[in-house]
Amino acid sequence: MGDVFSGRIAILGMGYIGLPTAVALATRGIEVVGVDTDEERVSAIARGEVPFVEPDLAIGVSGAVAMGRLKATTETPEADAYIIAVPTPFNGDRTANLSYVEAAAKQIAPHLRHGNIVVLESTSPPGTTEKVGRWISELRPDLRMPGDGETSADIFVAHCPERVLPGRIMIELVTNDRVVGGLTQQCAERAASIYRVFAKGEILVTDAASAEMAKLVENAYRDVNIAFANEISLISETLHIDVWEVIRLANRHPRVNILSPGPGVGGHCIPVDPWFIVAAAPEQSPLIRTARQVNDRRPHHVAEQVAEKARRFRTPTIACLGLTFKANVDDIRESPAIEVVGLIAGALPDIEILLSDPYVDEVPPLLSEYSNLRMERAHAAVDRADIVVLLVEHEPFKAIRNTRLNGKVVYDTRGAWR
Ligand code: SAJ
Repeated sequence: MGDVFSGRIAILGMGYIGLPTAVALATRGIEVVGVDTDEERVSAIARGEVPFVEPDLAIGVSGAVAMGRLKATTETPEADAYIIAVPTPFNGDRTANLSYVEAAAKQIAPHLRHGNIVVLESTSPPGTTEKVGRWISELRPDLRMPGDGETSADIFVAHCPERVLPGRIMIELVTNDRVVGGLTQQCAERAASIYRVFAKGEILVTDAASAEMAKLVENAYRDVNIAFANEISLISETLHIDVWEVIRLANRHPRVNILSPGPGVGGHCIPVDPWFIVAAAPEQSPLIRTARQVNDRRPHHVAEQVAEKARRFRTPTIACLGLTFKANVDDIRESPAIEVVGLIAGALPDIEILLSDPYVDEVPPLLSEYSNLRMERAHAAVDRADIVVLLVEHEPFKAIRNTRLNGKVVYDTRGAWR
């Protein structure tokens, strides 16, 4: 067991990763300052409120704020360690957009003092942690940077990719193993001391590029495996075989674990991160690229299937259940369900489409151009519909009784009603 950090930590980015990490540290006695450019978000956190739904997070935030351990601000403060947890979306050409990371590094730079630690948690292409070091060094030529000759550096820079699963963040933050890759061994060791504060999993110390790549590979692995399931689904449909039965049986083999087909792969990580690998080594990544294409094609396939079912009726009513990117979360970013609804609404403009999601109150802005969409409670939507499409297997939807679905055309894209 190595050193355990004590001191003050500033976390830049109070999103799905930054805020839970702030709570994990603050509730274990660390003084944490959460920094975000969004003033509304900052004032919500300062009041002890959570700007998004994540189990057990709300109680953690209100407790940490009440104890005086967690503060929120729009200004980067002085601290002993800085964690960067800002988004890394992709550009139009599917390369990583590092502007938020760069802005964070440049905000931190003026405050750095001898002995400070800077950790990049944002998912990033290989080489980004080094860039963070360079951006800092450009603004602070007075600091001795890690790897600059034999003498000990003034600051320590490392990458510790987040790995938590939305919906289980507060649990996985503590239980998952962490990979900490430093610009030097000493950087990794110093950064590891932060995670020892709350992580019960193992802390695996490595170099920065390996840590960056390991994170991307984890998500690409999942994407490729979901693509495999989606391809098996397509094949089974063509051959008139029940894909769920095939997967259930195949998964009884001791070394087979096929994931679930669905309407596509959403969220802010898995549809994005594999492209960082493809961009870094395009010639060497045909499988990863194809998996992305297979998964990106899913919403179109599901929408085409719905349109085909709709042709059996004159003017059917369609109920689409679920809008978020996956079950039991309120996150609609990169949601394949929303893409499916948009495609159906565009293809069938004269047909009424009822939408229902326990986590979404209004028709999402991405769908505002369609006038044939209306939010409805799940039971009412199902009762009025001729065609029921299950897009997200939220618990309340799973509980819908078979008798309620009797006599309707049911398209269960998640295999939840089997
Ligand atoms: N999905 C399927 N079939 C499955 C599993 C998932 O269609 O069998 C779909 C989901 O519905 C969703 C998408 O894939 O649309 C992604 O969901 P997910 O639950 O697989 O993953 P995320 O995006 O919530 O979180 C992932 C996790 N990565 C891995 O499991 C390797 C998480 O640990 C990462 O921290 C997170 O990405 C991230 O932030 O990178």
